Amino acid sequence: MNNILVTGAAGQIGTELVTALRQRYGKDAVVIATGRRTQLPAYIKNSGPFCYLNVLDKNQIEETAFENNVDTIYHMASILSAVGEQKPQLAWDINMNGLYNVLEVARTYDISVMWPSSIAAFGPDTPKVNTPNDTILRPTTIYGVSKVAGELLAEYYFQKFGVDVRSVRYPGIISSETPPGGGTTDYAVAIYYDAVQKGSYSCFVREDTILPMMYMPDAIKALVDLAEADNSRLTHRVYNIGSMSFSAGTLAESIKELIPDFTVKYKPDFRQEIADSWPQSVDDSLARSEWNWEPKYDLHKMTKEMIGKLEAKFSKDKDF
Ligand code: AKB
Repeated sequence: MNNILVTGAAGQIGTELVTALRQRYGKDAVVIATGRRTQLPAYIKNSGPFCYLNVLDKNQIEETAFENNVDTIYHMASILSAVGEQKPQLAWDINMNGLYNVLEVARTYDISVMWPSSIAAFGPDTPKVNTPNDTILRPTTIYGVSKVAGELLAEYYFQKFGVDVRSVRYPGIISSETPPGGGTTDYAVAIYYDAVQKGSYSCFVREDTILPMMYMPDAIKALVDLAEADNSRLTHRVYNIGSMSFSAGTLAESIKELIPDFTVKYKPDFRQEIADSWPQSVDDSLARSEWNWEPKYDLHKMTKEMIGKLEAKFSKDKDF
């Protein structure tokens, strides 16, 4: 990997991915791209090559890839599940045409592609516990539909044109750097922010809602490990990756261990139905055996780090 392009660099995963990739491969090796209307933190924008890029404009992707001699694209730009249900046409357009454009440029210039799929590719008919890698994919959200179609498109480009495209099905990702934008699993991030800032949280899913989750350092590690994996060991293009599964209530309890006065109210909204359509845990044995996937964090370790980081972040903000 010599020259990497990251789309969606201002997003929840994008911002931390860029920092990790620049540390690993050198700051000049990673070109980052965001849509024109996105605010990118100055420390990221100024830490290496940067450009504005509309993933719906194939020529722009092509020019950026060509000018920077790009050999790998991490295509992170996406509309998530909750916003997708509010704006299904936009979600389809960005998620499908964005991926199609990236794959077309990859085919033309022999570029490898890393692209995140999601547990949203599963649906209410999928086995809920320890969901297998190869199983029923009949999602009920437009985001999930775009992930299934994207997985098939990626597979097609690999089989037909030999494009080296690889993907992980992300669970909900929890992080303290950049808040997520418009997903169903956002409650698992917002709960930490509100615990630290307000001491209380109003949760938009039921207390007994169990979903698979992952802490950001593991999410980044998964993508980088898969990108660097020996292709001859890979039997799939798309892999389940598991880390931890817990209910909203258990998450609240883990926060209460550190902030004893923390209180939570549960007020489910339209996102409950989306959460109920997803698995509670996934079987990631394929990823473990083919590219040595192994997460480092559990709920307790993550909660301790999240609270420490958010307390530091907000006390720094107060100093200014
Ligand atoms: C979402 O909630 O939409 C995402 C996802 C699970 O892909 N975080």
